[in-house]
Amino acid sequence: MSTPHPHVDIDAPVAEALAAGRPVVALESTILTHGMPWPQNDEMAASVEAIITAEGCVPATIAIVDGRIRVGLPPEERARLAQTTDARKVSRADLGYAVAQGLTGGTTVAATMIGAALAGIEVFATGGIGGVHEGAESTFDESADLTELAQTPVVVVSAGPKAILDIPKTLERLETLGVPVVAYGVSELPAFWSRSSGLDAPLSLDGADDIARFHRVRAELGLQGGLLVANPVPAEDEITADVMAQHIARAQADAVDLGVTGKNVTPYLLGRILELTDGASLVTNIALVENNARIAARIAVALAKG
Ligand code: PSU
Ligand code: MN
Repeated sequence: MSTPHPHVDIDAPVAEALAAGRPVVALESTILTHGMPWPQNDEMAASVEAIITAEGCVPATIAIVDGRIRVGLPPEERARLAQTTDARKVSRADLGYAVAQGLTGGTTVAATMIGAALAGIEVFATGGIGGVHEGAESTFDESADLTELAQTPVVVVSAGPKAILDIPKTLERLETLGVPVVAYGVSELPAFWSRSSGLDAPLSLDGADDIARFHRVRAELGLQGGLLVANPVPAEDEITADVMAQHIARAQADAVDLGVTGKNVTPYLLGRILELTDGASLVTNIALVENNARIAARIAVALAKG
């Protein structure tokens, strides 16, 4: 274990890879603590780490354990976190509090980007980022993932904004914040469980080398922040947008009826959609994270080649 920063512990395989300039891919942990049920959450994490390893990279799951920012979690610790029922959901606003109070929590996309940047990791694979929620014009509910992408220099590989969000508003906000959104191998922006959002992606690239070069050029130009890659779920695993639309509408109505607000919104909607689809949304969610891990690893390899 190496400690490059007073609050950060880097697991030995990750530290060795970083010191040698070998590729590392960061992974988030809110998806474990709040995004998927046990035991599928930890099975997903194991399979995603195996995919990253098979591509020649070292996986680094990031989480907060007893107030330490951990970069790379050994399997036993990862499994323990995945079973914890009282872990917090830690985003930028909660990170310092969780460290100061010695708490344990899953890191969101935003907090995982911060941990990755502290450790010197440039590529991160997730499922879907948070964004502008439906009804944000009255609730102001916009994920801190968006402002993090604007300031922290990490390539985030997702399957697009989660379809539970207001995707057009999310794209507008990302543009305002100067965050490039790059569809991978397609021209349409994917929408998490579905390949189709009905919206053109702002940018499109076909290969990991092109994404790596784009990231390098942005840094050379002094442009702050990250880059969002939107990688469509494989066709054989998708749930089409028309099928998802009815479940999403129902889940959103239920959230309003129950008065779910703030950071509980995303976990509630994901859990309710899992019930409404009889578990099919979880199968798709796992497939898309695996698919994103593979592309993230290839981008990390391309960046390590220089
Ligand atoms: N993607 C998933 N499942 C998840 C999330 C993303 O497939 O659980 C999590 C991520 O950690 C993301 C968070 O950062 O949901 C967004 O929450 P909020 O909208 O409260 O910022
Ligand atoms: Mn929110």
